[in-house]
Amino acid sequence: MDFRAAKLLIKADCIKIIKGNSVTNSIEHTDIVVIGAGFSGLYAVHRLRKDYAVICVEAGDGVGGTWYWNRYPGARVDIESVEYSYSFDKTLEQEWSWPEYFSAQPDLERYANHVADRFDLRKDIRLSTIVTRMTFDATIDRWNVHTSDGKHIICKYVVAATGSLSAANTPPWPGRETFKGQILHTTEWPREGIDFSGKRVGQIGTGSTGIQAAPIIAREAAHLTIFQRTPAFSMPSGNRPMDAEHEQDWKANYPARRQEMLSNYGVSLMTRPERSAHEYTPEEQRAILEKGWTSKSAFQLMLAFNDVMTDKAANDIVAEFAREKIRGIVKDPVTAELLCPKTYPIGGKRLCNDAGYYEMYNRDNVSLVDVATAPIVAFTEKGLRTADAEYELDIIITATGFDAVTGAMARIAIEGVNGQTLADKWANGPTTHLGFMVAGFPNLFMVHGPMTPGAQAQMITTGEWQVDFIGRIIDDMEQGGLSRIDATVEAEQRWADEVQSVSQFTIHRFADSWYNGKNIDGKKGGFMIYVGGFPRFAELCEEAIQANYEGFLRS
Ligand code: NA7
Repeated sequence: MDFRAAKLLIKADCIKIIKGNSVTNSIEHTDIVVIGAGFSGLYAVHRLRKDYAVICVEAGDGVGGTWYWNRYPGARVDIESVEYSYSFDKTLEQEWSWPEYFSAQPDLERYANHVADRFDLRKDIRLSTIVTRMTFDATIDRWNVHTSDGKHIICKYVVAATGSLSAANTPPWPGRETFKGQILHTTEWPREGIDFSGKRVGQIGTGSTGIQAAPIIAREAAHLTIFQRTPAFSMPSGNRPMDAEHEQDWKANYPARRQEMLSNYGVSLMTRPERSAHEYTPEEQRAILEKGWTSKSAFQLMLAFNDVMTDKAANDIVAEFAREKIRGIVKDPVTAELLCPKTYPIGGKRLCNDAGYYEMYNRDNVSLVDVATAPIVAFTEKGLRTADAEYELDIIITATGFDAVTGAMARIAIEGVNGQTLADKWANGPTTHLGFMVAGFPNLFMVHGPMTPGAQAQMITTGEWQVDFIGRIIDDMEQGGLSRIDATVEAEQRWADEVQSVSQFTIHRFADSWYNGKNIDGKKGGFMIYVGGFPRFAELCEEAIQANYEGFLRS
């Protein structure tokens, strides 16, 4: 059979969505490939499987995504678990109990496994398998998906639930292979854990991850050296055992609370401020800020006044309060000053939550090294070399974050129409329509893609919303007998303008972070998160669909 005849055969085979998996000539056929079995991927399997055949491909040997990979000591969510949980099944909502207010990684992984079992999702999930390459065949409107186990799957749609914080940012310094000790990245932590006792440990990175891990490692290690490039703002997490009354209150009111979450930032627990910082006397400001600091609600400090994220002067008041707290906790004034962020506004990077991070610097076995002035240049046989010294270490931990938002997609060789690759298309920064689709890559949808609210909203609930939205698009396609949906380049440009323009109203523009790719040397692109708020995002998505799929081409 010649190539053309084979293609026509496949086309005849696939002309209708097949609603069932099949295999021809060792090629598998399915309706939808879901990439990733994190929280969004798991829900995508559940939601889409009702009407379509689905194969989910997951790199890890277990489900849970972020909460599968990030098993470093102290890993914990910074949103209350009563909120940071699925809403799609009312019985699940009532049955599940979280042991703490802010769940630790093992509980979140346990929850993901429970959901996979309870809804029998595993039968459609292929673990320890990586999507290596995808090409779109425009003659039959199908994706060819190639996986690390040598399999070739042909499907109509791909839903990429690849996670916005899943591709590790690995420091590029030379000499890695010469180091006699152990190097670990926090996002690829061994399941069996690490024994730090008697060890000289070096930790690079003081973002959310580094700040959670360090106090626990310091309690076990002989010595912990923290290599800090930029200090972070952090406030006490307020984690505590779950209060039965609090849990019951949530369980009694879930439908209304979930609704409230979607009309907010995916969270409902915070008290929204009504007044500007400038409407208060310094004493009143101080009292409000003290209340925020001790609120036991992760980000309440950022909601002290209604202009913390939009007015630099208001932001400075909060930032100075946080610096005073650091100076009050850390006894050595030189260390305290190094820990005080001064180069960006509070909230410009995501505010960290900690359990004893600043207090940890009062221990004798912890030291802080400033690698902003003398950067790390190499791994050596004995440890790490900076521009002005060598540090002898037994274990090096890189808590250096992620090639965020675009990294996971850019690492798959994805070829759309006319041979264009996604890596080329995004070489100067990501482009999307509403964060879901990329022009020239038809029938490919992303959950929490570039230019969605991402981590600026609560990711499980808003992830469910996005999966439902994608499900609706697919349903409309199938009910209309359609074969292909693509975004237009003009719509991408309009969305880019919207994303950039709203980011100009917030203080995020004054910070280099993973939100704008500036945490990675040489990474191009503007602000990659939509900070106009989840309600507006959802409204604009809805409007596009209601306006006869404005910005999309369907055939
Ligand atoms: P982050 O927040 O990106 O933090 C990474 C940290 O690693 C940060 O302190 C970086 O300093 C530091 N880093 C990165 N590269 C280097 C090099 N080359 N030299 C020295 N230090 C470096 O990642 P996290 O994993 O902590 O948190 C990510 C998100 O997860 C968080 O926002 C929450 O949403 C949950 P920098 O600040 O870039 O100077």
